[in-house]
Amino acid sequence: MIEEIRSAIAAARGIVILTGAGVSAESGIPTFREAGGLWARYRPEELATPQGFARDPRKVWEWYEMRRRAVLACAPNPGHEAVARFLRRREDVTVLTQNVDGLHHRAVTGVDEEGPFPLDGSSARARILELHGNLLRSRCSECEVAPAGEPPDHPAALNVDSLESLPRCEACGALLRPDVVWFGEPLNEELLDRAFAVARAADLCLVVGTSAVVHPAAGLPLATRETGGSVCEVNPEPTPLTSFSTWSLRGRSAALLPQILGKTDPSR
Ligand code: BV8
Ligand code: ZN
Repeated sequence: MIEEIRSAIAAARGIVILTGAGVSAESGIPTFREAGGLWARYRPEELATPQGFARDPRKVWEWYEMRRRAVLACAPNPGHEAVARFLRRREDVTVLTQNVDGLHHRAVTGVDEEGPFPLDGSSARARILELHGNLLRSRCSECEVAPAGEPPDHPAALNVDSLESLPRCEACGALLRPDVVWFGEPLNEELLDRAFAVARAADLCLVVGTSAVVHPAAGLPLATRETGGSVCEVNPEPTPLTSFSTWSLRGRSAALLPQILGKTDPSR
């Protein structure tokens, strides 16, 4: 099956790669829905919703600050690196990630140049769409202004011990919040339109490491199918997308992505 998928990748014009928490699992970041995953220990409606934040902003910030430190202590894994190299090799590839850990960006910055025509990192980074935002960034909970000068990928450690110590907006004084999309909140419209446009135009959608239960992201592979494209799933488990997939590879992304995305011959 691997060779079939590699041929389909070589023949495809326009590829989207939809990724979920499973891609970051092998970097040590717990997934959401598996036993012992993030949601097992916390209730999403308590923490990943505007109501949860309004009810107890300190508790929500405690959870996100813990996740920020965990993400910053992690490194991209071979699955992220295979995607990063592929992005840098082909301009017709777009990553649509549900992950908020920023590891795809870090992998693009981290991989070495690959001949013969390596694309520069900025073009590759511009083709990573973070559909649910990035937990390393903050924004104002009222006026949406991002804090001035906050380094996008190395936020300073926050003191989350009391309501008074939580970060506030310099422009309006309201609480800052993590720059992620919570349940019940709409995704950025322009980003979502762009994601569905590239998914519709793609010949192939790779769906990697997602349980495909969160919408509207889970609808993206169907957009590729509906316009005549193929879907290839990479996941140790079946998902609601398995029956729509042309290929469904059972296995871990860190092992399988280098095999299906790796360079074929030196000229490519
Ligand atoms: C919206 C940011 C409307 C926060 C996240 C009923 C039906 C359909 C939809 C809904 C419904 N009820 C409510 C909704 C809408 C809701 C939704 O989809 N709910 C689901 C749970 C039913 N969606 C929303 O609320 C969205 N907004 O609809 O707005 C609207 C419109 C206008 C005006 C107002 C409102 C917003 C959704 C975004 C939520 N934010 N994250 C944060 O992270 O803190 S979602 C969160 O879940 C993460 O982003 C995560 O990525 C995402 C999806 O989870 P997965 O990535 O798939 O992770 P999971 O653990 O589930 O699965 C891991 C998979 O990896 C598994 O399959 C496993 O087998 C596999 N795996 C494990 N190890 C590996 C592996 N694979 C490969 N290799 C490995 N080694
Ligand atoms: Zn503000």
